[in-house]
Amino acid sequence: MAKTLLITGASSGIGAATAKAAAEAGWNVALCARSGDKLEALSSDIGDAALAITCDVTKRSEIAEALSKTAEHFGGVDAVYANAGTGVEKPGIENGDPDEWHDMIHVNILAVLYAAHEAIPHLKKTKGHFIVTGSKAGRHTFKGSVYSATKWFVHGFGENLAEEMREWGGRATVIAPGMVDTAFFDEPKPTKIQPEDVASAVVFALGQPKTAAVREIYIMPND
Ligand code: NJP
Repeated sequence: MAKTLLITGASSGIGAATAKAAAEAGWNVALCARSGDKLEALSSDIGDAALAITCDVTKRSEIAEALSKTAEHFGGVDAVYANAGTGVEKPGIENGDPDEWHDMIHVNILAVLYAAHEAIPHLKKTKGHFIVTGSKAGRHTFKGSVYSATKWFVHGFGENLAEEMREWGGRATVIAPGMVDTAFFDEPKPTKIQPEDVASAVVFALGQPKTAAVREIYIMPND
């Protein structure tokens, strides 16, 4: 029977590319984001292996419901990819906007915690896998970047979660890309990773035997 992956931030960029790649690799995919129309379009492209679920990840009850719907529809949840993330318009700490930080921290930190907390009961049943999108910015210093600090959290959290999940045979992976060619950064850059490159890293991590836990994948542009 096909395994099932729930993806947050599946309406565009890395999440949408991962949905396609995982479905091609034989996974069922539950697609979560706020833009229901985009999810429906992607779901009909993929076919019966996809389920679109409109969900705001900052609302704990919505991510819990998305997991339950996924388990009911496909018969279980084998993996969750907490990929939804956001940035801020105003850079820097001195000149940054605390309201923007609040919203970003809600998506990049609290919603990742909610997703893991709500996913664990499902993943325990399948000895499953939790994957989260970190960043190059979560491994290196970026002057004054609060976004980067949220991704430092994700990397620390991912390691701690991996140790907790290991106790019952589960695994956790942090995907750490450099600049990716999505709507996230609209400024032109000479080199960017393609969202499909990140998707293939996720599928690689998911495909490893249970005896191996890929804890982190760090991807940089190379053209
Ligand atoms: O960007 P984008 P990426 N509830 O803007 C969703 C990280 N990253 O694919 O709700 C639910 O195409 C939003 O959906 P919608 C980055 O930090 C990127 O590049 O419909 N979903 C959309 O599907 C992030 O963690 C780069 O608006 C919510 C998705 O998030 C991840 O990659 C480099 C939501 C964003 O897709 C995916 O970003 C790097 C909410 N409240 C890390 N808020 C890069 N692009 O260069 C947002 O190192 N979403």
